[in-house]
Amino acid sequence: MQLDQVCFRTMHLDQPWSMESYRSVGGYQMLEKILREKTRQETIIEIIKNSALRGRGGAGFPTGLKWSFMPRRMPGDKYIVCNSDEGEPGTCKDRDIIRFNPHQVIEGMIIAGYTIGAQRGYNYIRGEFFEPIERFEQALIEAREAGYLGKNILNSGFNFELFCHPGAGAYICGEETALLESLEGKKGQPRYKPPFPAGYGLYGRPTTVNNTETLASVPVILQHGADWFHELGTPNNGGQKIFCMSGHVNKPGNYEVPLGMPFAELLELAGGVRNGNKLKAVIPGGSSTPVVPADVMMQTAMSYDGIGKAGSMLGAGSVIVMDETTCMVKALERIAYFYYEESCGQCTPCREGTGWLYRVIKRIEDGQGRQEDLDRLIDVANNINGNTICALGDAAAAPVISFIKHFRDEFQYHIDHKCCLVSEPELKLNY
Ligand code: L3W
Ligand code: SF4
Repeated sequence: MQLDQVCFRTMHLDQPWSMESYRSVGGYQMLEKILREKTRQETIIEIIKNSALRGRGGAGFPTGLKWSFMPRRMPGDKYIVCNSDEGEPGTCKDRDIIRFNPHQVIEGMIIAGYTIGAQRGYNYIRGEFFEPIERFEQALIEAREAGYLGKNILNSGFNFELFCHPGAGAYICGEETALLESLEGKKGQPRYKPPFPAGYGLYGRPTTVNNTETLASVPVILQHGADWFHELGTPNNGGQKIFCMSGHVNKPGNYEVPLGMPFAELLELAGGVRNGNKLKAVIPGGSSTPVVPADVMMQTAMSYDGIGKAGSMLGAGSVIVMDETTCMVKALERIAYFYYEESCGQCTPCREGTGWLYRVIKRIEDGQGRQEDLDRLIDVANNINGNTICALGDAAAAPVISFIKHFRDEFQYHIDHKCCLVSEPELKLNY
């Protein structure tokens, strides 16, 4: 099986981020061909649809369909925005795509811009990603010098400008409409949807927001064909996907593998569970996605549909591995604190609910839990779910519901015995 065929395809080269390396794998050939042949926009959308490329930022929305939502005949400004505000706990792939293959993101964005009728693009890169931002800025200079950006690109009549925008330092700015607010210079707070960005986006104009990995996949799909890409994965789950393996594995890191690979194989690629310990549970798609117990996970295929069947979501492909030494109460407390900290405070169920969740989990962890606390947590989580402006509310609720569903005994033990079943069964907590 060949790995690294899509976003990491320059990885084996010296200075994989350079224009020279990118060209040596066929980089910018597709852009040149499209502009030379004046390929119809509908043709490109059809290829992307047939490739079964699904959004790599977390929702898995079909990319070709999203592009087709852009109003074709409306005159005036339209935008393509790349979401590189990677902040989901467990996720570290977009950072590495930009660090090691920035030109592929640029080519993907120009092609996307051409296809949806945008003449301007922004890559919103997480502000703390200093090295990736520098690499992207440098690649932009090279692309401009090579004539791929600016007015009348390669004498085609197509104008396109592309900018790098360092993010504002909040997780919520990765939510697409908060990102657009932040790009406009305002406080990053999600907007109500609908209208979706395709109708009302940046500065109120039609906008497509795609994840970094999604846009970087586009030139490869056009180069090798929709069928080639689709067949790398499984039906309805086209391509390879980068999985960010973290937690209790021997070789944590980013692995670009075919969608549909059994989790057991992916775990082996990452060197297996540390110290030969037993696997306890896995969060398969980043902290927003429900936890899956080891026995189910070991039978699961790493695809949108496969992980869906296991009761969770592929999300951004951020696989957090937990071995038998993990205290699930402590793990959930850490996750709950993150959402409590990162809630933008705009809607009551999320602003108040994330605080309730965190405080109740913390008191269980501290050995001060009350008998009614587990039902209270489920009740608060259910009251957040589906009642907020953006998905952060649901993201805070999902781990609570799934951790208690699968590991209720462990939470109950903390409440009954005021100590941890796993790490320190004989030690009272915080006394
Ligand atoms: C036009 C319609 N457009 C949907 C578009 C919509 C968006 C995309 C998906 O959240 C998830 C979240 C996190 N007309 C449309 C339409 N669209 N219907 O399709 O929309 P949606 O609302 O399902 O998802 P979202 O708001 O983009 C993303 C989860 O991902 N997540 C987060 C990961 C975070 C990172 C990171 O830090 N890099 O990846 C992980 O699971 O919880 O559920 O573009 O406009 N009728
Ligand atoms: Fe803000 Fe939370 Fe409401 Fe999203 S769900 S808009 S993060 S308060």
